[in-house]
Amino acid sequence: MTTQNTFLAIKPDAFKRGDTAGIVKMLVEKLDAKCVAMKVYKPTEELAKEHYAALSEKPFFPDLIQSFTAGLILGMVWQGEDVVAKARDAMGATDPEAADEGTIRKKFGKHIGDNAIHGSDTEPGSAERELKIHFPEADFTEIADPVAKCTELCQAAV
Ligand code: DAT
Ligand code: MG
Repeated sequence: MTTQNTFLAIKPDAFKRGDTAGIVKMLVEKLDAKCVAMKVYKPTEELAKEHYAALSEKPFFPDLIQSFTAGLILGMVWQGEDVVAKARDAMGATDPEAADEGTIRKKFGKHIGDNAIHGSDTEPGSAERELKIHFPEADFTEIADPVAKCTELCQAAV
C-alpha cells in the first residue's frame, strides 16, 4: 500500500446549490486522508475538454462540457493510503439513482448529468494526469480543517 493523491471536484450544480461544505464533511468522515490542496475556479472549455478527453466520442460529451463549465467548482487534492479507491467508494455510482445509501452521490446528486462530484478513477495514471491539469502548481500542504477552508473559499467566491 502506498500513499496516493487523488483529484476530487465539487461540480458547478452542487456548488450552486450550496452543497460544498456538506460534501467536504463527508469526505473528511469517509476518506481517513489529508486534504492537501483546495481552490475555487471556473473551468474553461479548454480545461474541461482536456479533463474529459477520454469521453470525447460519447453522445453526452457536449452536455458534459457544458455542465462542467457552467460555474464555479471546488477542486481538491486528497492524499492517503489507497485514497483513489476510497474516494470512489465514498462518491458512489456515477448515476445517483444507482448509488448506495450513505454515498455522496446518493445524498447530493440529482441525476447522471448532475452527480455532484468528480473523482479520479482507479486506472493507473488517471489521478496523476488530472492533478497535472488542475493543480500544475503542485503546491500541496495539509489543510488542518477542510470544512472551514471550504466555507471560507466558497463565501469569498460568491
Ligand atoms: P465517473 O464520474 O463516475 O468517473 P465517467 O468517468 O464514466 O463517470 O463519466 C464522467 C461523467 O460523465 C459522469 O460523472 C457523468 C457523465 N456521464 C457518464 N455517463 C453518462 C451518461 N450515460 N449520460 C450522461 N452523462 C454521463
Ligand atoms: Mg471517470
